[in-house]
Amino acid sequence: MESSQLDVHLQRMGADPETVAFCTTLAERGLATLDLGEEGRALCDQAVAETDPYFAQGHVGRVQDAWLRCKAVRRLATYPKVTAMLATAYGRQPFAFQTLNFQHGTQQAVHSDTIHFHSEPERFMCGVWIALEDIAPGAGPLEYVEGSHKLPVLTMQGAGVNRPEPEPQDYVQHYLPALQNRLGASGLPSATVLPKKGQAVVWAANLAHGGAPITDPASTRRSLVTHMYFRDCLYYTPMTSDPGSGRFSVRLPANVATGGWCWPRRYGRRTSVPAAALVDALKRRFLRRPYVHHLSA
Ligand SMILES: O=C(O)CCC(=O)C(=O)O
Repeated sequence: MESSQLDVHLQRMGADPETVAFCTTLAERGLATLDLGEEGRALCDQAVAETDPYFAQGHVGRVQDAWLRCKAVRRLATYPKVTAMLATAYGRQPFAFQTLNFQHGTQQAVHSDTIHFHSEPERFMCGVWIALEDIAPGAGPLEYVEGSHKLPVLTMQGAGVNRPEPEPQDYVQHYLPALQNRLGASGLPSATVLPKKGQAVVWAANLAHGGAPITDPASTRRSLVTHMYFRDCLYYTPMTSDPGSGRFSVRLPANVATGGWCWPRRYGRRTSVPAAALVDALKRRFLRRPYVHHLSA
């Protein structure tokens, strides 16, 4: 997707003008928007109706993996137009492995998903952010740093964390400031996106993005984020890995389309996964329980 061969690839695939525009924008800016049409908008309304009961519990920040119970969330996460575009853009078959539903802006610090989920070969991951309602400027819209996906991937080790098993607090103390320094030095411009209901915003794995401040406290910002991987890769959690020395916390990601999982592969062969990852995947598959993250008081 980010290769200089993109034009040739798109021509060879016989891509239509919408696909060419989507793939080119994603490659150049690191973020591109797609309209999911009337069917998509109807699914957005259904997804809100299905997930509102989770938020009604009060003080809920996000609902992780609502797709396990909510049909419309699952259908949006596996929306054929999105998967077809991504398959063309990346030249590999994408699969959704995680969903996050939000009712309000997240005000999340700017980060790249390559610190949370990554792959080998690198960058075969992306985020798909679907507006479940029209997004207003005061609602804490999605913000991003245009072109930052082209910067080198920042790892924990690159952020100066030298312990073999980085701790979660290293993210706040080292990773986030190091990324800010790098982005500041790059001079790349920040922007926000204000999608309408039923528009999907796709970001490349290494694009720096976060949630802008909420300036209208009464606003909602209903959205669905789907994290996608691509077939035939090794999937790992970078925060607890050291890719430079070949040490990976290997993941066994869910496959939202099948309800099962997608086994990691390296050099064309299945790799082993840690027992804990297999146990988690089995629990997810058989208990089918979304995870509700409560906001701290
Ligand atoms: O929705 C947002 O404000 C940010 C979401 C995000 O950063 C993510 O899911 O990776």
